[in-house]
Amino acid sequence: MTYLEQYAQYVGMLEAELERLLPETDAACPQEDAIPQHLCAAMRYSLMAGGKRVRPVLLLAACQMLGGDIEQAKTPAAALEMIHTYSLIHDDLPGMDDDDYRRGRPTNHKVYGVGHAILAGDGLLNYAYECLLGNALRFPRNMEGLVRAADAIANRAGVRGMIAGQSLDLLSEHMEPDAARLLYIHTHKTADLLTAPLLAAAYIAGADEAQRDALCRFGFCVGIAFQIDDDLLDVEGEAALLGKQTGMDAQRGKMTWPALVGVAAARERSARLWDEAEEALSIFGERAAFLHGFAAQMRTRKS
Ligand code: GRG
Repeated sequence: MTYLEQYAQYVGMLEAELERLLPETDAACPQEDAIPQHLCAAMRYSLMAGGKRVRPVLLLAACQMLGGDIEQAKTPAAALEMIHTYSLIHDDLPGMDDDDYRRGRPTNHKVYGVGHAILAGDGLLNYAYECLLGNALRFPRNMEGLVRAADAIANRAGVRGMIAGQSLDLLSEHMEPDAARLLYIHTHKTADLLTAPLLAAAYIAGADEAQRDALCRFGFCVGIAFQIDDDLLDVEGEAALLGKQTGMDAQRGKMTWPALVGVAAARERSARLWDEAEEALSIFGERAAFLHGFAAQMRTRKS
């Protein structure tokens, strides 16, 4: 199977799991234990709008590479995509970045209104944890591994992780770029949600400490490179390919890597990090072929 076929297979697994966990609610037949139809539609609008599905793909691929049970990994992969999608919905709100387009469509609040966009994000976040806990109960023989995986996801998505990064990102608008502050923002806003799937996979599969550390190093380098590339795409990318407007960082006075060191140095830094990410995989040998393919593919991404 080629890398792209394998990627598509993981995305297929994820999307089937999302459909299983969050099916459309039938308005004609509301039930006491069902999610209200309008809320469910708002959650599904952003969740089922495509996107690269990078985080769940990393979780499924790392779990398989480590010889873990992929059945146990499907719900954590879906939960992580729910958390990522909630963060995008909230990031697009008027009180934050106030964006009109995401994943090639009008943003959630443009379609459902601000109130329901907030609720759709809250709903996805809360439901993700409901799914993670339910999954740990569903596989009692690996309860500890699954709870540790859920803990790793909660921790990296939380107030010392992605939310902390987002807070500093907002507070740093229109400030003079500063390398230490920028690294903190990138580490937490972006890299934490890329190490989360790798660490979660390591816990599900019962990997040892050296394997966990190598995966964390890979995730960190991928995360920082991914964010630098995102900043570069905002300067040089094509809105049609990205599915969102470009040039917004400069307009909002965001602290970014190109603003700190210039476009050419940012490009160089990203290339070095992609190389470092691949070096971190050496302990896995040929088993890491998919993750090498991932790095090779992502470093040239246009969307
Ligand atoms: C609101 C708590 C809270 C956090 C928001 C995700 C985020 C943090 C902000 C969005 C803006 C941004 C550039 C974040 C950095 C992470 C990032 C590059 C997100 C976009 O992820 P992709 O490219 O998106 O994987 P798709 O749509 O492909 O899933």
